Amino acid sequence: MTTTRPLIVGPEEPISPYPIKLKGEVVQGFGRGSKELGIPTANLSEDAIKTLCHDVNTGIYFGWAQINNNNNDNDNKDNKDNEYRVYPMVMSLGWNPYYKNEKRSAEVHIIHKFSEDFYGAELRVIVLGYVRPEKDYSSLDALIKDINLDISVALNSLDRTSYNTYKDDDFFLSDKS
Ligand code: ADP
Ligand code: RBF
Ligand code: MG
Repeated sequence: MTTTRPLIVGPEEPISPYPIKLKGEVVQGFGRGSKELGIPTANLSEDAIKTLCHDVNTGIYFGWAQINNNNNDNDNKDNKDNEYRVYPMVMSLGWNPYYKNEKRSAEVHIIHKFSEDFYGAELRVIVLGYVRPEKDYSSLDALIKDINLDISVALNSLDRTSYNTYKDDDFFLSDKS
């Protein structure tokens, strides 16, 4: 039943409409316990989604992400340590057929283990390619397995020179500012 799919996607270098750059606030999601499943997803605000939805299809994407937590009063050590770091990410844009959502959502899973949450922070994302369309699943287990495969695909696909360079893009804040 399980179909295999390629472990690397997209051309040797990103082509139009990529790179797509977006930023927005990390908001409360649906609270379905993605975190408990080991795949927390930072949900983007409506405004950020609007800038994106006009030109792209729903589905799963990969690229780079950065969290900018200016909220220094909550002394988030992990975020401090990792300030300005850019991480690989997978993003789900769409209707989440498995959950039969009414509203379109954009959720970003950053491929890094953080010790604290970062609700309210600014999230910057550079989308560099498309992995697959959204699917409906017969079980939560099947969904999780597919997401883990998406993560491998993202890491392999980003591990090419012309994708790697976007890590240092001016869109991401640097500590020189
Ligand atoms: P929600 O339904 O509110 O989106 P989740 O279970 O999806 O809840 O958890 C998302 C939250 O977890 C994010 O808003 C963020 O604060 C935190 N988080 C911690 N680690 C990560 C990560 N690696 N990627 C994305 N979000 C993370
Ligand atoms: N939801 C779906 O209904 N179908 C999908 O194909 C799907 N793919 C996803 C791929 C990735 C990389 C991520 C991060 C999420 C995906 N989701 C999908 C959303 C998922 O339902 C949501 O994150 C849940 O909150 C997980 O419990
Ligand atoms: Mg979420």
